Amino acid sequence: MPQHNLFAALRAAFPKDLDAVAVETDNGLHYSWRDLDRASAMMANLLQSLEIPQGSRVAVQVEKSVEAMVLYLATLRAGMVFLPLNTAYQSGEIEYFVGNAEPAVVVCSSKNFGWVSKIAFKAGTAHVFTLDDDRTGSLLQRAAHHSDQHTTVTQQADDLAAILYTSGTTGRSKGAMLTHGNMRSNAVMLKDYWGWQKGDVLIHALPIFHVHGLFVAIHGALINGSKMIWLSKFDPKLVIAKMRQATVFMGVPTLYVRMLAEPALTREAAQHMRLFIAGSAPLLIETFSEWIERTGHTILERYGMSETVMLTSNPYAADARYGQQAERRGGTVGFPLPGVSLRVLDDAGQALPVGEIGGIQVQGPNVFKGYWRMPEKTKEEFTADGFFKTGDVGKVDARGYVTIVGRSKDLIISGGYNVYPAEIEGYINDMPGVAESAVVGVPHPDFGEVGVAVVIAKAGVTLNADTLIANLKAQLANFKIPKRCFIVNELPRNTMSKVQKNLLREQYKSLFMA
Ligand code: MCA
Ligand code: AMP
Repeated sequence: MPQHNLFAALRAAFPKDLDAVAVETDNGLHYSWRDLDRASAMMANLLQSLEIPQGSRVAVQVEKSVEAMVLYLATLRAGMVFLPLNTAYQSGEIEYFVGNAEPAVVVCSSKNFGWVSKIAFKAGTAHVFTLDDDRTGSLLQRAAHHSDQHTTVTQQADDLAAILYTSGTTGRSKGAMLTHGNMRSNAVMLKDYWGWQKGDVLIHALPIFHVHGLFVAIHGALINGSKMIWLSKFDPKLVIAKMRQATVFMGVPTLYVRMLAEPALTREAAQHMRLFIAGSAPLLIETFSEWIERTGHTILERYGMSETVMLTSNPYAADARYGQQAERRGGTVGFPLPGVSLRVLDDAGQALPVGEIGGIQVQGPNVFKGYWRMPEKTKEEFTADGFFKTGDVGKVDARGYVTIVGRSKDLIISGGYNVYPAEIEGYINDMPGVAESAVVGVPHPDFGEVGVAVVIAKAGVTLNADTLIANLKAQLANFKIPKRCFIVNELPRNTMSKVQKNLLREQYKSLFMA
């Protein structure tokens, strides 16, 4: 039976010299390729010793560490489904994900073990391990007793490899099911498309609980047998210092904005680098242009989703195979990647002429299988002829470049994280004395876009904005908390009495901008 397990493809790309350094951490640790292979084999053997069925979910909410990445690789090779969770999620959020995904295994940090284990056991999870970023925790203790030899479980292309929670168009998170085939096809194609070459070194400064850091960055390096310089957390000065020993960097726009604020970012500092990639949120043309001036490098912007991994990309270089120009155009997300079909339709579902703005729909081997246990919702998101509705609004120009101009889904992308207004509004509306609320995204110099809450009190009630915010902070991940909260007497409504969020965005658009 053919082997489509993504781990098999990654392992095949390991260099011959397994004692070469695969990962070098910012606190001076060196992991060889052999270490990655042995450690993931031991963890895979531990997972399989639990006698849980293949396809079992392994939910992970731990601080970024090489061991956390090894756990991801172990989950793949054991034929189980990796479910990464943002470390900022609090108990209410975790309760939802664990209830929805029903993981057989949960791995959390030791500081959260008390409340996470309670939620997990209540949801029927039989195994809860701890893993900390100082190489301690019960997961490693238990794995140490297992063999470092493991045969990667055979998987079909259509078998699940990961579930990523995202909400796309509505408030409650849905589990995007990504298969081995989705991720392997994307990783193999991007290796070629982004010109990965022998000797490349990636600076990894992103969190590993989202697609960008966990799949695009890690798969990019591993499938090229490339060393990673591994930063536990983004630090602009440290990334700039590491550029001298690296060739590739991937980041959300906020990371580029913060590095531009550092005088240490010079042409000389960046001269060893080959490629800077940006995505997950719009890269402002100002950032794009300033980066060229300061470093001489033209950022390559690309567009992806949790549901589709990478969809489009600006070109790495002129390449007849893809019939593309070599120009990386600021403000665009480049061309549909090889294998990806992309179209722009009007609200009636009719194809639009070149240059016209409409809804972006996509099809390809990278497009996910659907939302976990939500067949109805999945059906709504696909057209009859099998295109996925991204919820993004954009256009394709005469040269084939795709530009994203907005979103039809009610979504704020803040520093690369998705914030769903519907979710925040739900929490605010449940608070005593609140009649109604609206959360809208407004421009922000650092995060690109942040949430602002506008709240109406019930008749006769006086609300305090700081109290509302404190109440939210006790329940929601910190990055979701609106950066400002206004108590008002009325919200602008259209003739169908729907809140006109566009007018609120207009009203508050200069709140954070000089
Ligand atoms: C931190 N804070 C934020 C954010 N991050 N507020 C809004 N948006 C954010 N993204 C707030 C915290 O709540 C806290 O506020 C204060 O900033 C400091 O927190 P800290 O964690 O220290 O912040 P940071 O280290 O400065 O983090 C900023 C960051 C981080 C480095 C930009 O947000 C980040 O790593 N973003 C990358 C997200 C990512 O990987 N996106 C890829 C998604 P307080 O003290 O008040 O609590 S995948 C995707 O979108 C698709 C598939 C694709 O195309 O890639
Ligand atoms: P996520 O829900 O985390 O998968 O984020 C996917 C969303 O991020 C897409 O639907 C887009 O709205 C947005 N996105 C990703 N890359 C870009 C980009 N380069 N420019 C603008 N928006 C982007």
